[in-house]
Amino acid sequence: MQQLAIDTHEAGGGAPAIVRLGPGTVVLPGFALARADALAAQLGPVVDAAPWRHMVTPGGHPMSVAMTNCGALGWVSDPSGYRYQPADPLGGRPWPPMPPAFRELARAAAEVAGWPGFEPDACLVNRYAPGARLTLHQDRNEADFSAPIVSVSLGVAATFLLGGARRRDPVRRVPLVHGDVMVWGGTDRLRHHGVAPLRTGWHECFGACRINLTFRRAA
Ligand code: MD3
Ligand code: FE
Repeated sequence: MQQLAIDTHEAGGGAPAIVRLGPGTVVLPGFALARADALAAQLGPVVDAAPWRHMVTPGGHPMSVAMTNCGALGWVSDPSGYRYQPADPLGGRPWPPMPPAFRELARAAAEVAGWPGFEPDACLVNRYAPGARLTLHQDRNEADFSAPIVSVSLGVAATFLLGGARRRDPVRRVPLVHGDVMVWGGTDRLRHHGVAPLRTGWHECFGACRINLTFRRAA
């Protein structure tokens, strides 16, 4: 496993602007750093309107990652399956709107990565407490796989697991730190991926947690 680890931050002389992990997968190290405080401030009202919750998998297990959504559509899981829907199942109201700073950052990151004109209609927000993880999976509940997905890492660092088209393909371990943005699409859109259990850590703004904003074109 060691030879498969790639550290996108180890380059001397400052981190590169773009690290390519696959034909359609890039990391933009620190791309969100200058706007991290604005993102954190705009996350507050989102969580006030649509609180963190541990969704239940179709298999009946509560997920270790706490989630919420903003935007026209939100990703939900419950015993009947995974899907996107316009209303928060907790209370039945629409998801809170996607804050402008979220939308603009996602659009700018997609453009730098080669997908100009990205207009996300869903932002899934994941909160990892120590030990929380995301097992290897594919994101395939979106209607149109031609749009990229943009993910923003905030808070405690995590190890992202990047697999291949098949579940049994080798998995690369990619460290993601506060401010990193990942963009993927095209032939990499259906790669398996996950997040290793979050290690104990501390971030001045997010405490012991890691927050991940995942922007998608769901409809
Ligand atoms: C797919 N979230 O919410 S970012 C998810 O860090 C999810 O919270 C993770 O997977 C998180 O569904 C990972 C999403 C991501 C990043 C890179 C990928 C998915 C990817 C590269 C290829 C395929
Ligand atoms: Fe995913």
